[in-house]
Amino acid sequence: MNVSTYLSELFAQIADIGRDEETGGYRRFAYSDEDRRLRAFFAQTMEKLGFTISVDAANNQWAWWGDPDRDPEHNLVLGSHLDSVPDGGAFDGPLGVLSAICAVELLLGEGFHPKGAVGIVNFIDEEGARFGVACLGSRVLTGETTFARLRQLSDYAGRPFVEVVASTGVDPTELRRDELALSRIGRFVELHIEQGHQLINLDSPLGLASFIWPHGRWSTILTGVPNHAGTTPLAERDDPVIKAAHFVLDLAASAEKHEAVATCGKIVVEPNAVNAIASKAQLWVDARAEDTDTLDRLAADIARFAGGYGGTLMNESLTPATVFDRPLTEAIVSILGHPPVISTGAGHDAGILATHGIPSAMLFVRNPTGVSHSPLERANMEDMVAGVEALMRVIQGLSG
Ligand code: HGY
Ligand code: MN
Ligand code: MN
Repeated sequence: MNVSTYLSELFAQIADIGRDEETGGYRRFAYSDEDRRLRAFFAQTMEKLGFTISVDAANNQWAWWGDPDRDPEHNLVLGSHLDSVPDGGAFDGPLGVLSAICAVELLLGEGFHPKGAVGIVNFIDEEGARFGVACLGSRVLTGETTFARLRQLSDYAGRPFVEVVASTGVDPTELRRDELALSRIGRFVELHIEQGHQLINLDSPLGLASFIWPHGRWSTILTGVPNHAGTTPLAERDDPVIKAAHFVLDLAASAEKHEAVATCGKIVVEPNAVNAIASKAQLWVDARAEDTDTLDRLAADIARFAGGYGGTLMNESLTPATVFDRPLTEAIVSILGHPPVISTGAGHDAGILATHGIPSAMLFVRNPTGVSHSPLERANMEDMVAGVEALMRVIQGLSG
């Protein structure tokens, strides 16, 4: 079977899971029914192909070809995640998992014998769309996030993390760093849709990641006095939504000043009534910069703005600047004939593993719209085929 047919078939098998008919985007949140179906797809597909399936202590799914404990240094892991942001695209995450399945299966079908074991991982909750912390699967796997933090989390409906997880049959108190699973990842290569225009501008279907910008998530609650929308004169109002509006404008101006990016993509207003001045507005901020000092200065500005409107800025997660493994990246650059090497403002599980000393690299596939975290995210079949073929060469080059 050729690459495009195989990849299309894999995408077709998950195309309906979590798809919103109206927007065409995906809602695939961790520990949801959609997530259960995606995990079942992954396990069944890999089992049928003869892989051994396991789930680590952080609830990430692994599929291994060969014995992962025989010569772990030579193991090569590929994969990404299957969850999405609200109304996310079809490719952020799934492209990495499905391209890996395609590449490994085609190579094995050709009689290729890898030196070490080859693994494919499906990381749980990469987007943090449900509980607010991105890359939760890799953060728990590496021990960066422990149960002490997990037990504080709740989802968008206010349901505690522990309750949601327990309802899926997983004991949340057992979620922890997994030494054995970590010891098996000799090297990790994550293929991902590009989330910007760099490869379009460079006229290249593929690129490699050099580093990830440091980034973080914060939240603040701005309060006011709830009152009648018709009878309260403007001068007598204490309206938290007006404060929120000023806060968002301050945020944008500060990001521009620092040549960074800051986003307020989530605001919850209470009680959320058309004809009542709100009692409070909670705002979440995602901020990213090319270097740590700039991000620190931006975060200090944001805390000051929040304070000016009576709020306290609370940090929800912080991811340091991540430089991908140079020798691994250079090896892949030479295997692939020197594709461009680009930095990214997007976070990834590969970045979390790299921070914890696991040789990791990333391969990007051009995105013709340059848009991501949106139903407008796209990938051309020709470029996706180039991605799978590149992964095949990477597997042969690193594990042959
Ligand atoms: O938010 C991010 O950067 C990533 O796509 N999870
Ligand atoms: Mn994403
Ligand atoms: Mn992703």
